[in-house]
Amino acid sequence: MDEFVHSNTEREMEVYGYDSVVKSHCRMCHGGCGVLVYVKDGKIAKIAGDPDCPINHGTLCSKGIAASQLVYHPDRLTYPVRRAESKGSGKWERISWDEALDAIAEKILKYKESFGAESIVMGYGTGRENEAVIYRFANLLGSPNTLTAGHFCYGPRIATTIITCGTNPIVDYENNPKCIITWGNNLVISNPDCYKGEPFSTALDAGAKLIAVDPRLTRIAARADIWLPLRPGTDTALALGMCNVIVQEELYDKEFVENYVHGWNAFVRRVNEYPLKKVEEITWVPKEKIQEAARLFATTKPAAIQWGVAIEQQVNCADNNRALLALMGITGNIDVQGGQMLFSSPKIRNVGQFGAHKMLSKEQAEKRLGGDRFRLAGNFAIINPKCVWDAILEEEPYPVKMLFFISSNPVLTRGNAREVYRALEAVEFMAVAEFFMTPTAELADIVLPAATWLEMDYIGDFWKRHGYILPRRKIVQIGECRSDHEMLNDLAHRVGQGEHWWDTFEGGLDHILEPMGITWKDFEKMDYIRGDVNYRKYKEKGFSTPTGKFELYSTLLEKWGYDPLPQFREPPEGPNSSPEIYKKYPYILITGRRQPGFFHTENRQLPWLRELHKDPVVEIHPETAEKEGIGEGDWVIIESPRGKVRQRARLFAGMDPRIVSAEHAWWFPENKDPGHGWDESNINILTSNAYEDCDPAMGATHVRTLLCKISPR
Ligand SMILES: Nc1nc2c(c(=O)[nH]1)N[C@H]1C(S)=C(S)[C@@H](COP(=O)(O)OP(=O)(O)OC[C@H]3O[C@@H](n4cnc5c(=O)[nH]c(N)nc54)[C@H](O)[C@@H]3O)O[C@H]1N2
Ligand SMILES: Nc1nc2c(c(=O)[nH]1)N[C@H]1C(S)=C(S)[C@@H](COP(=O)(O)OP(=O)(O)OC[C@H]3O[C@@H](n4cnc5c(=O)[nH]c(N)nc54)[C@H](O)[C@@H]3O)O[C@H]1N2
Ligand code: SF4
Ligand SMILES: [Mo]
Repeated sequence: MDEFVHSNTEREMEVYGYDSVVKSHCRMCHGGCGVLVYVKDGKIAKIAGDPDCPINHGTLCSKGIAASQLVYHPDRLTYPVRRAESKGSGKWERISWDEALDAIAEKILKYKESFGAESIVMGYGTGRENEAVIYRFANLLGSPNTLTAGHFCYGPRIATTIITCGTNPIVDYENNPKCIITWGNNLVISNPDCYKGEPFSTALDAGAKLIAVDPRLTRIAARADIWLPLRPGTDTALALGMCNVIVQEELYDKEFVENYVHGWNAFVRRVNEYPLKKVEEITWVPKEKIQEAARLFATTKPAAIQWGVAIEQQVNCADNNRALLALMGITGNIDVQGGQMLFSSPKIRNVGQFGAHKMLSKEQAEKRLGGDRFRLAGNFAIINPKCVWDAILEEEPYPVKMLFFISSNPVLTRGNAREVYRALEAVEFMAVAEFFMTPTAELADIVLPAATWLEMDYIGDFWKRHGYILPRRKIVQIGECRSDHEMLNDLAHRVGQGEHWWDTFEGGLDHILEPMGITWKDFEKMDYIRGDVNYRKYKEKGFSTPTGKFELYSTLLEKWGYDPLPQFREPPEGPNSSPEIYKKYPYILITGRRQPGFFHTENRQLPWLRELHKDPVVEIHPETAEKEGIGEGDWVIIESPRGKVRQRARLFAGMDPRIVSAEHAWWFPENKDPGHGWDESNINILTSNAYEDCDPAMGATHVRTLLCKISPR
């Protein structure tokens, strides 16, 4: 196979006349896939999968293949710009990098002096492999406020797994789990975090049993042995119901429970509060099916749960995760081959160490926005976005004067978008680092041109928990674009942090690798490095938690004033919790199902990808569509108590007729007004960000479980 592939690469070079081929590491999503980048006349001519990469084994998705259309897109910002007229006017003037960074540094120093470093909020969105530098910059500045998507994405997985068992358990696909549950996750499309759909599909081909927990009949659900189409937002009840079966029928791993678990008796009392009849009423899933799934999962070894973001964007965010961890733990699947592994990273400086969290003083950390209210999040340096908007608009509990967004488009991606927009309009100074003039960038004072993954050297997958790191290599330079790492390295020197940074960011890469005794120059010649793989490490070392055990009963949640055991809460808006609203808004709206070619708000400019999916699409059950007078392809008004937008109907029978499923993150780069149509189809105009509707520990916004009505346009 390898020989065939390699001779193929040589043949391609010869036939198409490519000048060279460079191995690198894609990051059109959370990244991970090894690529071969073919170069001709100094330009990227083609991107293909690297068959030798252990993450993707030569496969690529449409985004990876289309990456050269991002690099060379004519609308890309290729030099820094400063606002020339009023905010949002769309009028910009070109400035130099020195002018831009000097101006940003001047504002940072001024606000720090007058209002404290906490008045400056750094921001990013999903993981784009710049989080370590952004946190480093903020922590050294003394600002406890870095705004991420961490309140409702991935941050909850990190926080809840660390407090329960010390780190995030990763499915060991390489060693063929015999049973897999996909829970609110559609990884064959989303390829999120540490996971690519390819090894999952390979494990299924090898005969793994599959249980899918998803309100929609996805491709995965269609392939499953058991599909549990639950009412959105009722995951904790379903998981505790499954635990109930496993406890009652004594299907749990007795040796693990006796020796390595904290809080068993209290946990049993809690799951006894979730008999299947009650769980069926809550979840809409027949109790026989719940029983069947629990038995299959508990009796097939090794088994693993592939979990996703849907369970985190709910009021039950932390408890959903904790209930699923309980399922992994009591069935004895933690840290076993083919189960749920606690992988070790190579011995490098990790994101937490590089991020310099220890350099933030206790006094400043205590000022973290929302830290008192959302205490699980606060302890993991994560803040809830509304806290930032309130600090701008109301100056509560203190004023925020400056925002610096590096890879985020919050106008589209955070709950209650109209409030986000107001806050971004109102903030005194905003800098943005971007590829394009997005609706968010259009509200900035200065916009910096960012480099894509093909324009930088970096240590790919550095933040992940699967134990691999892989070199990403700079292949081209576009205009004056610079990587986020380099721009922050330069800015740091201008605000008095110079001693903690380097002449160029290559010094930062060396710093990350230093504990391994290698430099970037050594690493860039390698294919990858993997940490040591050892199973059942807890037998010798216990778990890295306060009790040294797997904490079904969380001593830290208890200390922070929360229920130490998972419990189900009704979604804040729903048939049971708000019957009055339900009368006017009779459908449960879920938002954000991933589309193959887009990454949140990205890629709508790329012809190959937009061609596959031109318009925002709302899925409606055919019976519901008929009742509402809506036909296939019609534009539909979707309305919640907070506002309305339009998307195009696709009739979809693979879900309960009471559910409507809309896409998120839509804007229209082809619309040349400065707003780029941000409020036409932006589903976050409908979502709520009220504090009382968020997960009480994590501050997660419930963008998956709201009510709506629909009508033809
Ligand atoms: N209703 C609803 N809302 C959601 C979700 C949902 O399911 N439903 N999902 C949520 C989730 S899980 C997440 S993680 C968030 C994501 O939220 P965001 O991360 O804010 O997502 P994007 O809108 O893609 O913002 C990324 C922007 O950064 C730019 N960019 C990309 N890479 C780089 C880079 O390397 N450097 C720089 N400087 N810029 C870069 C892109 O051009 C893009 O404009 O959205 C959330 N919003
Ligand atoms: N192509 C592409 N890939 C992406 C992204 C992207 O925008 N585009 N975004 C990236 C990011 S930041 C993230 S976080 C991941 C997310 O990746 P996934 O976790 O796979 O997210 P989704 O596709 O949004 O949702 C997964 C499934 O959850 C189901 N679901 C909805 N509500 C509920 C519920 O209440 N309970 C349960 N059990 N299921 C529910 C949906 O029907 C959907 O099929 O994807 C990443 N990968
Ligand atoms: S799954 Fe992600 S890393 Fe892999 S090719 Fe697609 S965009 Fe690139
Ligand atoms: Mo995410």
